[in-house]
Amino acid sequence: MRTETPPIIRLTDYRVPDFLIDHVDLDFRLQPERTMVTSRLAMRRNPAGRPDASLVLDGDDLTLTGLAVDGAPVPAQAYNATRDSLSIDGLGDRFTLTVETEINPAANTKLMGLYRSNGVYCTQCEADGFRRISYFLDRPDVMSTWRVRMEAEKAEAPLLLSNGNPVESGEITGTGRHYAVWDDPHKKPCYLFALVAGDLDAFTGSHLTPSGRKVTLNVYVEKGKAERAAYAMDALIRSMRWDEQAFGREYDLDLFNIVAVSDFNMGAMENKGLNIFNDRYILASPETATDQDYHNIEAIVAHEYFHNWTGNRITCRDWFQLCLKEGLTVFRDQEFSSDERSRPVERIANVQTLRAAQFVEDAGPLAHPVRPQTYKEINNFYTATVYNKGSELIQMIRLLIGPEAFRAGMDLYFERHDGEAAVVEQFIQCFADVSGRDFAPFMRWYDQAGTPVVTVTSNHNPETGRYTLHFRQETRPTPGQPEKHPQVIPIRLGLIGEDGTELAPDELFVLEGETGSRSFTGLTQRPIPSLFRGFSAPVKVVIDRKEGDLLTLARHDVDPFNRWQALQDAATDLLTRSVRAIGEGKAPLDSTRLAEAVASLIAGSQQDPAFAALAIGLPTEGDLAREIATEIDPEAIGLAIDHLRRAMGRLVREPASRAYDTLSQPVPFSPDGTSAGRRALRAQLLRYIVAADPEGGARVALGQYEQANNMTDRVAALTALLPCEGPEREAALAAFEKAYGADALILDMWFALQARVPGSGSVARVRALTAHPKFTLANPNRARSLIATFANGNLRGFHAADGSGYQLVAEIIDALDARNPQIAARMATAFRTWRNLESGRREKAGSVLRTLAGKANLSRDLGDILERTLS
Ligand code: B3K
Ligand code: ZN
Repeated sequence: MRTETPPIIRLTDYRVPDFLIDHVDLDFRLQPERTMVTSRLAMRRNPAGRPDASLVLDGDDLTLTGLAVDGAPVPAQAYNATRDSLSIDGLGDRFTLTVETEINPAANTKLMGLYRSNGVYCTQCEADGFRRISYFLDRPDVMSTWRVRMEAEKAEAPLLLSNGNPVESGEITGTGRHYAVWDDPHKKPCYLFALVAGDLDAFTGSHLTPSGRKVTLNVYVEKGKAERAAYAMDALIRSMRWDEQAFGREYDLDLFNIVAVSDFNMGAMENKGLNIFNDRYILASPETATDQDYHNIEAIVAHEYFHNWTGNRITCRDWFQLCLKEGLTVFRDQEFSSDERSRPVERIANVQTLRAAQFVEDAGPLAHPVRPQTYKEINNFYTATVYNKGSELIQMIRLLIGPEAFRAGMDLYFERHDGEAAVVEQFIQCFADVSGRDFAPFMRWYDQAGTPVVTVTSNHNPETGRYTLHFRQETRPTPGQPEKHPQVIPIRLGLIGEDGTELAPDELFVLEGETGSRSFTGLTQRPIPSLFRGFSAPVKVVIDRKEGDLLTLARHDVDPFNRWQALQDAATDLLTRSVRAIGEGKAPLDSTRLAEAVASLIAGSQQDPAFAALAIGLPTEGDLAREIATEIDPEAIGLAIDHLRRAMGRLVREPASRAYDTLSQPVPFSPDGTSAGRRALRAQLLRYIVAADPEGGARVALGQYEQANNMTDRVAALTALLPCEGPEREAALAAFEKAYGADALILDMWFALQARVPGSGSVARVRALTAHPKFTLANPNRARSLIATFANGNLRGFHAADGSGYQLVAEIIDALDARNPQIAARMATAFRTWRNLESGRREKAGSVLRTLAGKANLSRDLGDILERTLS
């Protein structure tokens, strides 16, 4: 284990800052290996702070080269500088502090602070990267106005950008260098600071806000790739318009810049007026990006733009409040996508993600509340719980008080807290004030981890016509929270008759205590309950149901989400019983009735292809593992799914082929949701066709690959080929690499496809690919495309019975940790379910984890994840 244990930061220890920084003046002399940073801070004591406190500034790996107070050098005995902090005594009430540091962007492999990506200087400061640039009060409740001057070699970096507005620029005569000055009038914490310097091309646009502000928009990308930024620009303009209409929020500067870089730790960053993106979430063309890429670009461009109000203008008081900006902004981007595309399809996809990522997190050793109470490394808390469950909480608030009151509450929040660093309580208070509802019990959703399980039973008396639904909720203990209390659970429900008629209209029932019930009268026909419509609460539902009832709901429920859910439940039930049967050496179960339902869906699929694509999709290996929850045998799960897909493929073959052929008429590519839905449906059909007849199906898939006029159809063809062992698959993968391997983002897709190849050879395949000349740990996208895809998306491979998958992933994590701890820590979360595996794999995973945790010089990021995973 590591020698020094990092301190635990607690929400209850929050103290207002002792000093404030009213204004920041930064000066950068940019050089790849030696960048000089001068920071002039207009500071004063916080009247609410401790009156005689010394000033303690945060640093991380810094070298101090100069220090002055009000222009006079600080005597050595009055300050103490280490690489990680700078403390100064004897300061007055108001002063200007000048701090000089020297940093090395070229050597910054953590990609936090100021670094170089493909020759471009760029920054990433959230959560605590600014302290790698200069000593500072690196906390979100210290908000200042900023002026930034930077100079660089003109030939290398003709473009110089920072937050806010450009105010001055010029040459530094005789040096080949030039400079620019930027001014940001909006107060912001240092995590929103950004700087970019490089040689990039721009795709330019503009937007006129309702109040008449003309905003210039730029998306900067690598040279020669400007046309691939057109869709991002389109998404940005649509986002701006949507926020004006849906939330009454306008942009507040005359310039909005987006820069895409190739080395980036996450998706993107909402720096004020200068969003920086992973180029995977900007660059798109029909030839180079899939529909999923287009969707991600639209959602992430919107998400970062929406942060301008929910995150930047109103920020977080401390990092425990992260969901205040992230959960809310995810909610906003999901709403945007729902309005731009199909609402039910978006809802289903979001719930799939929530269950795959957040439910799993909530059920394991890394479970934490949406608002955590403690942390050791904040960067490990940018999680599905904070983001996606955080968004679900907002969705429940809207459901509880209705859309009008919700909008009024948001308006009040913007009015009350604009320009502030807020806490969750202040946000919730706005909804309490506009609705009169007591939100005190609801706050438990923020503070209690774990997914509630709602068990539903019912009785029906056909003579009296009385029907009662009984609900009981329970949340299992999670780390540090042995005792759980009931949550406020909004349940949207309705009743359907066996003949498909609607017996009771849609309503909202709120379960407030541990148990609750809802009675109906006048029901002589046996009702089938449709519960948690639209996934009205982030809970698991336990209810005993017959396949026939599920198939009735799948056909007749008025709620599209529940129509989808009913089929998934029927398939999941069949599969879990098959897994059990396989474990007992018996044959998997018969799937004829399910196949009939799917066949009729396929036959009618032309009406709403995007929905049909989701509805006919089988649960994933991960879905089943989550459902089975303990003593998981990934091999049996894989076998059961393979069997079901094959059996169903044979049963639905005819309608599937017919629908596939209809969808194969060549049409010009358009990235909109409806067109994407047709491609998604065709992809699902192809998988059934291949499962039914691997040889003939492989020919169909190869045909699709060759005739495709877009990347989505091409990747879908390869995906369908992945289960087909044999020369066709290898030839197609090789052809893909040859045709597109020169493009980094497409090569990432190639690595990710290979990482998903099922079967016993998959560990060896992935290991061999780590030696591919273009595989590198220096680029997060590349490392993720092969290793994270393998660990999270190839259940049988990662969990190979001999432990070789664990071994391989652990080796990579170890190597990554020395270079980029954030990425290493994120990758290690793939092990979070290890205790739920059957004993053989559990032992192997445990031993690999313990060995990794025992290494010297583990980063705080990885150490924290491993410690919690093993505890
Ligand atoms: N706020 C950033 C995430 C920062 C992650 C720091 N480890 C992107 C986003 O959520 O919009
Ligand atoms: Zn965000």
